[in-house]
Amino acid sequence: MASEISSQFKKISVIGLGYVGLPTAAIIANRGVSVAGVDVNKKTVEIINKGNIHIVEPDLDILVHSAVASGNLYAATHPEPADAFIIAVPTPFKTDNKPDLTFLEQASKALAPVLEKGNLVVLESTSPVGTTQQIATWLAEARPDLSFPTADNNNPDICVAHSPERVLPGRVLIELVNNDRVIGGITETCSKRARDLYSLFVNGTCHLTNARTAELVKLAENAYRDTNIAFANEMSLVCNKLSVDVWNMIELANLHPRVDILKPGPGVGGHCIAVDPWFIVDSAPELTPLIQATRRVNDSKPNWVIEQAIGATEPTSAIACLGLAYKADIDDLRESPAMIIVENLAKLHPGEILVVEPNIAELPSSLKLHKNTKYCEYERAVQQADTVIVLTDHKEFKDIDRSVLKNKKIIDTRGIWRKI
Ligand code: SAJ
Repeated sequence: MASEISSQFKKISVIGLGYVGLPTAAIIANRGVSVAGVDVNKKTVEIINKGNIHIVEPDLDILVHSAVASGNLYAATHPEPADAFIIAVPTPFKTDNKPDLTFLEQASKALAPVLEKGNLVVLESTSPVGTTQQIATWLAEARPDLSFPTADNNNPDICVAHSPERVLPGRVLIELVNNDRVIGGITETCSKRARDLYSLFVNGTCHLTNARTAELVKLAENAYRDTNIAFANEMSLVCNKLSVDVWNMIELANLHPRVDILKPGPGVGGHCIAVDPWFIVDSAPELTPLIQATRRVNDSKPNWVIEQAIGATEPTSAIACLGLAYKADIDDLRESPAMIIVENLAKLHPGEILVVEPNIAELPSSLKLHKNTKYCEYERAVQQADTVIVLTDHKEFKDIDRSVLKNKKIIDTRGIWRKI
């Protein structure tokens, strides 16, 4: 069976070599299958072809290096023929919180010319309900010579399915292999072919459904987590007002067998949880008051942190901001509340803002614009600042000589020093 499946997929193309696409490509290549990675960014392609990586993810460097060295993985800027295509490009939202499918449309149009009868196309990007069908429509428009799946055609030339990525940054290589997968084909044949593809490297169970359900499953997972984090964030404001230690309160509440409150923080970041709930709202605005309130609660948390910092600090004093990434031990700055906090603090606070982020080499360009904002080494920032804000719970920040914090104002949004 395994060899039958690998003979179906002699060459696999992964389109979009980011936080999901690159690890997926490297894992498949390390299973001995030839993988062509595609990315529109020339620099990314060059870095990967040298066996290096352009993102931070535990152990990914070793995996990519070995995949490229074995000859099973190479990268290019344009798609070429393959047996299966996995699309893992970003699906951001626009300023009005509406989904932006531009990258998906570009990827579909770029791969359409190289499609051949018998190919499988799988969408992994988190997408609004109906997007997998939209991809099939774009492909069909570009390739009228091929048949695509419809309610009346369960044996099309090209199979199209959705299998949302569900991996947690920081644990991507483990979760890509071990998590269960939800696979929704436009037709049953499409689902089964996609299951064959994932059986090349997934140890978890593949659950088959239709494309629309698979799309909503993924969105619901992230909206559910967003809602639970919003509850924790709201409680952190209540606790502050009532002079209660939120961390201690949560610890004690969680001793109840049916209570599991998540952790408050500076806000919710990342490309997923801060974005995906809007895709549900966009499809059903009148039916989603809870999801919309959740987004407002989490999006307003950075402002609260800024108010605390401004209130605690003399205008001429320095503020140290520890962490820019949206969560611990990664370099991902997308939708990071820490970025919003630093940027707005830089506008409102005349003194120095000393930014510490061990996972990047320099300040991102938007922060460089602020003359009072400096990239700084951890110990020096903490020493020089009067106020220290913990924005990301990176491992580097957890150990600290506690005497250094004496007489400093501390705003520990992650609770890493609460027992000091
Ligand atoms: N956060 C809190 N408190 C918590 C947990 C998280 O404030 O108790 C914050 C984090 O600091 C971060 C944000 O929420 O800013 C999101 O972090 P996360 O670790 O909850 O999730 P992501 O965005 O890194 O990954 C999520 C995961 N989804 C779920 O757990 C339901 C992952 O499995 C998905 O694959 C990923 O989104 C995605 O790509 O959609």
